[in-house]
Formats: sequence, C-alpha cells, structure tokens
Amino acid sequence: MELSKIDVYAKSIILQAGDRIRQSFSEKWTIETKADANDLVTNIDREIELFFIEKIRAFNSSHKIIGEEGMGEKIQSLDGVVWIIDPIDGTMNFVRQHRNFAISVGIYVDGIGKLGYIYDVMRDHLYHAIEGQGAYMNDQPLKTLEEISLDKAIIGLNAVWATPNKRIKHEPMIELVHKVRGTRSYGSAALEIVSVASGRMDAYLSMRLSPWDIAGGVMIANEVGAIASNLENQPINLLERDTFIIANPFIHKEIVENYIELK
Ligand code: 2AM
Ligand code: CA
Ligand code: CA
Ligand code: CA
Repeated sequence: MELSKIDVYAKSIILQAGDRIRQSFSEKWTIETKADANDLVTNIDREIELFFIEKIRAFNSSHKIIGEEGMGEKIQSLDGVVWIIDPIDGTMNFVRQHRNFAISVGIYVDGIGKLGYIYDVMRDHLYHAIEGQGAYMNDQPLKTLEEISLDKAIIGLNAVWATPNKRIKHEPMIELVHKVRGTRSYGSAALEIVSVASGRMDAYLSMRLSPWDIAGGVMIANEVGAIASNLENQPINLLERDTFIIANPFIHKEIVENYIELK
C-alpha cells in the first residue's frame, strides 16, 4: 500500500470529521464523566471515533485501529498498519471553550510512524507529516527547530505538577518554572505537541498520556527535530499509558536530568 494513497484518504476523512464536529455545535450533546469528574466524554467523541472506524474498514479491512473511546480493537502489538486515533483531544475545551481541541491520527507500520495528523478543528489548521518528508501546517512547511537555551524557553506544563502531588517532586518543578521564560497550559496534548513542532513553545510535559494523545503529534514533531520520550528518558511506547515529554533537542536532556524526579 502506497503511503500517498493513505495520506490522501486520511486527510479527506479528517476534514469530514472536522465538518461534523463544527456542525454539532448547533445540537444538544450528551456529556458524561469517565475515570473522574474532570474526565469528560460526549456523544460526539464516540460518534467521530465510530466514523473513523467505518471509513478505515471500508478503505482497507486489514488495517488495525486503536481509539480512545475503545471502539477499535484491543491490540497487543503494532505489527501491520495501525491507525491510532483520538477523535477529540481536549474534550474539556470542546465542551467549555468551543475551541482548542483537535483530532489526532497517527498511522504506524510495524511500529514505525509513517503518517501523522493533528487537526485544530476551529482554526481549520491541519498539521501533517509523512516520514522523512518534513512536517506541514496547511501545506506550509514547518521549520527545523533552532537552538534555544532553557532560560529563553516557553514550556507547556499543567500547574498541578508544581504543587504537592503524588506523581512528581514539585520542588524541582518550581525551579523549572522560575528558570524558563514562561509556562503555558492549553489542555490538549495534541495542540501542545504541534506548538512545540511549530516553535511557538519549546517543550511540553505530562505525567500521564495515552498512545492516542501522542501518536499523531510525535510523528509531526519528529520531522522538525523535536525529541520525545517518557520522563525517565526512555523511548515512547505506543501500547501503554506513560509519562511524556516532547522538547526542542537543545533542552530535552537538561529538563529531564535536572528538573524531573518522579515519585
Ligand atoms: P482528552 O481530552 O482526549 O481526554 C488535558 O489535560 C489533556 O490530557 C488532553 O489532551 C486530554 O485528552 C489528556 N488526558 C489524558 N488522560 C486524561 C484524563 N484521565 N482526564 C483528562 N484528560 C486526560
Ligand atoms: Ca478523554
Ligand atoms: Ca486525548
Ligand atoms: Ca479524546
């Protein structure tokens, strides 16, 4: 299967899904909670995931699908062609802000990222990458990341991690917050990752992300030289939930080694 054929098809179904999401603002959604009171899901998250599954099966029934809402398969390996999908990344933003959410799609072949897409639905910005061919925003190339020092960096960080918490020592995080030029928190991992890929932000870290939060974005960010790992500086694993950092290559090691102490 040629990647270019998959690419054309993936883009077309992502744009169709975006149209459907924008159209849904005129309807009444069903909003439920999942793991905790802040973990939201709507009927639109589920509908869009199902839309992708039907479209991908119609395209090629041998392709496997992993999606956040669990309508794809439970897969144990990344053998073959695997689509890793988050139908709405940033559901809380979708519900409360009506913006700052994205569709995330990563397509992996035998575990290697081949195609990545992040669609910022309300801005109509489609980021994409094809392995080895660079990354683009609406077909404009993203530039290779340039050298930056930590004191000039803007980092994406949820404020919780700089307060006492169960997952990470907060004292070094406070030091990091003081060291850098600024912090941001957008509430959509996919949009934070493409912010790093676009050079608007220089790092983003999270204590707990799932494969669908990062699969599309990491493909895009890799193409401009960003480094992704877990917070123990191990390679990312697309079958498990884990800690996560993506950063400009000039500050990745410094953040992980000097400021991260997991509990
Ligand atoms: P989601 O909106 O698709 O659930 C928000 O902080 C970011 O973290 C979003 O990208 C969100 O994805 C992700 N996230 C992962 N696990 C989450 C959880 N249990 N609750 C809320 N957001 C979660
Ligand atoms: Ca969710
Ligand atoms: Ca997500
Ligand atoms: Ca989601």
